[in-house]
Amino acid sequence: MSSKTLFEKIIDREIPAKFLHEDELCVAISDVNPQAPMHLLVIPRKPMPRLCDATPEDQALLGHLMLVANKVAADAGYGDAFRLVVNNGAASGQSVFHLHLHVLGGRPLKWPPG
Ligand code: DGP
Repeated sequence: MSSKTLFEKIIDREIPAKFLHEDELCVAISDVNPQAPMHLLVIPRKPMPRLCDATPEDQALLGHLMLVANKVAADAGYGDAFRLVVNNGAASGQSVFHLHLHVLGGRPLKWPPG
């Protein structure tokens, strides 16, 4: 049985997804269950389960993910109005244990979030 996460399978093209961005460190795809008109996922190739598992070695990678979020939001036409969400742990709503940034936009987003 494969121990790969769903997102590793997507990165390895074992599960189909349209890559909106791809580089040596990460990919970006559309969320299969969008919560806003734009709902993208920026996913590092490195299989880190949760943000809290990051170490100082991951500093550049984490910054890169945010810059890619900027780019894919701009490409989608929401470059000045989007929200990044990282669910960290099951209690916060994380369901896929491979770090990913949600990039949401295209509708009013309430604060505080639910
Ligand atoms: P989280 O709950 O933060 O772990 O977010 C996981 C997201 O992954 C959730 O919004 C739905 C999305 N997702 C789950 N399965 C698939 C899939 O097969 N393809 C794509 N594109 N997204 C998926």
